Amino acid sequence: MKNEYMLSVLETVKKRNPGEPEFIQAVTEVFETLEPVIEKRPDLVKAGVLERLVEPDRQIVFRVPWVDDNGKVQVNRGFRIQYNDAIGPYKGGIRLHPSVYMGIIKFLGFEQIFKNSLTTLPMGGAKGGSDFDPKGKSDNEVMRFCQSFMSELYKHIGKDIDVPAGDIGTGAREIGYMFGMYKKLTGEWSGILTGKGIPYGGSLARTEATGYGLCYFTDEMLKANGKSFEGATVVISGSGNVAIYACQKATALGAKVVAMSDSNGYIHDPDGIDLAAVKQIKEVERKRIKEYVATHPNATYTEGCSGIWTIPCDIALPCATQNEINKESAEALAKNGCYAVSEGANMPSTPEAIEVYFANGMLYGPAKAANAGGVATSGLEMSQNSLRLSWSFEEVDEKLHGIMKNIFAACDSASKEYGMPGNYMAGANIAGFLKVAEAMKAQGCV
Ligand code: NDP
Ligand code: 2IT
Repeated sequence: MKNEYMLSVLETVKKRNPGEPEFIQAVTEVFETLEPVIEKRPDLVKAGVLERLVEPDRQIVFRVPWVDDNGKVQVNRGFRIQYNDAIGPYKGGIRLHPSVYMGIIKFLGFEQIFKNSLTTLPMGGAKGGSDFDPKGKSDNEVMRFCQSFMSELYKHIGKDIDVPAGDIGTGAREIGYMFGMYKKLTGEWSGILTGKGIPYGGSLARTEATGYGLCYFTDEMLKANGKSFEGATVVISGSGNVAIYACQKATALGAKVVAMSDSNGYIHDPDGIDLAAVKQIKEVERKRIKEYVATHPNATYTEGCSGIWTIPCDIALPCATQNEINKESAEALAKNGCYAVSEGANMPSTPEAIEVYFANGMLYGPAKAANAGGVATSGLEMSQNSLRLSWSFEEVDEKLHGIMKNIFAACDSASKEYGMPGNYMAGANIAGFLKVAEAMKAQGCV
């Protein structure tokens, strides 16, 4: 990046946010691809759009005390960052993982602004979470944590203000407990969370949406470049919500998924992953992925996460967490003939890994476009709640499919318009940015 103005804004971001490398990484990537836009648009410079965009509207940090099963009080830290509401109410997930701190929530909230813009639905960007670890906790402990978390968060959210949802560690169970507490505190039934259970206002296909959407986006990207899922070998990291439904849809589109993982290690099943077994282990029993090999003698389990990228594949779908593919892993993928990486997780590739993809002519589906199907379907859940009706699985899935096709088309056409054809990362950042920037400019200096 050579633009002096952009370099100076980035310098300020670095100074103001020390010790938050993930946030700096996310802003740097976006800025690098926006250079041709900013050079053409002095009006956006004058309106201070970039300076305003990098500074969240507000950051809420709070204490979350709860009582464990031994009667001992535990204290976690809760976060909600309401980043930008230029195009709609704040919207974004809640991450429950011990690694959570301000820098993680801030990078996720920043990414969410552009992702939500790409969906074409009216949603601003936000993210929340806590350093609470649901792993190994009883249902009652999880419930007490969620109730305590909501007893503060409820003051800041609302169906036309801010609508949280799931992310790592926050699934249907956690959303249910949080929703119940909101209702008790306010005495109001309101669609203030998405990813709700089907009996109480959830949308059919929301559970499947991120993984399905990832495959719909990837399918478009492959087809535009003369490739397809049909007969392809696929490696998927993670075995959570996104990974499981990516595996299901990739398989339905004719691919063979041969590996999945969790934070301890990965399984390689050359016969193709038996997804029912993975679902039983991860969703029902809440156990470790290594259990899989006990019932699948042809499969192997390897401790550690990064080795999964050394398994030869045509398509890699990282669906676990940020920075899970570094330069070395990207080089292993390229060397083994992988021709496409498409991101279910948020920011799973380091900047050096992305350079390797481009240097090797690999197709790259960036997270904020490729995994936007989850939040898009959250938007559809909000619509259904407002309309006081519910659409069938097929109706929601069809709308999701259409949205993902449009997102690919928007990334493709922005990449071409700004002279970087095939660079869908640039296309996603530019297309996502322009809508938010126009809205911010139109609304004046607020
Ligand atoms: P889940 O909690 O359901 O699953 C997360 C999976 O990733 C688990 O297999 C987990 O392993 C693994 N994982 C989590 N943290 C780490 C880590 N630090 N190192 C290695 N593995 C890890 O979360 P989701 O499937 O919902 O989310 C996965 C990714 O997708 C995240 O990046 C999330 O932000 C993104 N995403 C999610 C959306 C959604 O709708 N849920 C929408 C868009 C993006 P283990 O079980 O051992 O913890
Ligand atoms: O990263 C994401 O887009 C999500 N975790 C889903 C957010 C949402 O509001 O559905």
